[in-house]
Amino acid sequence: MQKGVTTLGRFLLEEQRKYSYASGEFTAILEQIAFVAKVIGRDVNKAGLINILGQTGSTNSHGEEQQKLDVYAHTKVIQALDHLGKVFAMASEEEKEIIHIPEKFPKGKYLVVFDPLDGSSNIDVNISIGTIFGIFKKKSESEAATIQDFLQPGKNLVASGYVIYGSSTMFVYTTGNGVNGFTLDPSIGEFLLSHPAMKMPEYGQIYSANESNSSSWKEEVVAYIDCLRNYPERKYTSRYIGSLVADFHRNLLKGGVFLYPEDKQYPQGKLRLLYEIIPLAFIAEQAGGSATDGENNIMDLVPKSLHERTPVVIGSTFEIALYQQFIKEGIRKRKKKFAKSGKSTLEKAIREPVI
Ligand code: P6P
Repeated sequence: MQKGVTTLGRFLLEEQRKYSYASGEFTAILEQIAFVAKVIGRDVNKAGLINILGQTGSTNSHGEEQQKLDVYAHTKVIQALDHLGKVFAMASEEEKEIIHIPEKFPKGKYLVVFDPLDGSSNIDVNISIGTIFGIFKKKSESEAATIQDFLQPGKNLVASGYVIYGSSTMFVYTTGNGVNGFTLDPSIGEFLLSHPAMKMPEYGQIYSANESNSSSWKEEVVAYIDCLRNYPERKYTSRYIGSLVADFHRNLLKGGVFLYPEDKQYPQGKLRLLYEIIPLAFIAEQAGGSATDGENNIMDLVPKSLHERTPVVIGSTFEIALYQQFIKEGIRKRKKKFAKSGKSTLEKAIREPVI
């Protein structure tokens, strides 16, 4: 379909027609998420002019300061979906418990998990932020959703995506048939197809990590970053915005790797498995990349709680495979291997990838 003139609505309809099994129910959900993205984007873009900057003075269920825009976006997403009759229940970073559909509205068969405004600490300094969402089918036959409904692996996702509020507002999603990106044309208020069939390059030249945490990373992770910095074939550069959606989106387009491994402050990793990493892992895989927690494929992980944190390494296949090699091989084994082969220095041993 043609770039620049295909609206998201038309694209969703034509995608739905391709798959006879597509009920169109989650198409309605995707359309509503795109609608609320326009509302959030409108207010993010003028946040400096209306009183929704700064903190609410309250904290969310994780004890994190809630930004006014966080709570605003959270409320808007719920209002956009709760009356549709397509959603069974929701889970949000901003709400400790499951969000049930009010009695007055019909329930549907889909579960929506979302981070309404990721990277919110960047709002006041005008750095790109984003909304992340995932859609599952409900599992239980019970009248009311339970936590068990939400504790599903990424491979069960029927759709996932994100909105990035940056130099332009983009809606990027997958339903398991590739990844497509739409850019908002504010003059007509429509998301238009701008990035059809997005593919993550097999390798990149960018690594994204908060290196101020490196003193408490495993030595294999330090060695991995050092290897990328000194990679013989190409020079990697560091790009880290501190806004997951923005860092992920850049690496999706240009290739490379984003990592937030476990560290002293976050021994389980900082980022949320259910509504941040699993939806992005689905996008990464559908675009030809992959995502791991260091040991396992993210798409195989079953969350143990709504707000479980996870270490994450997500991006191009080469950089992920290299990471897994460092973790699997371990530095000790690598030292031994190079010691036997008489390599000159340990530095070379650590840096020289065996891939
Ligand atoms: P740090 C933003 O607060 C966020 O949740 C992600 O968007 C981002 O990738 C990460 O945390 C940044 O964390 O510890 O580097 O500031």
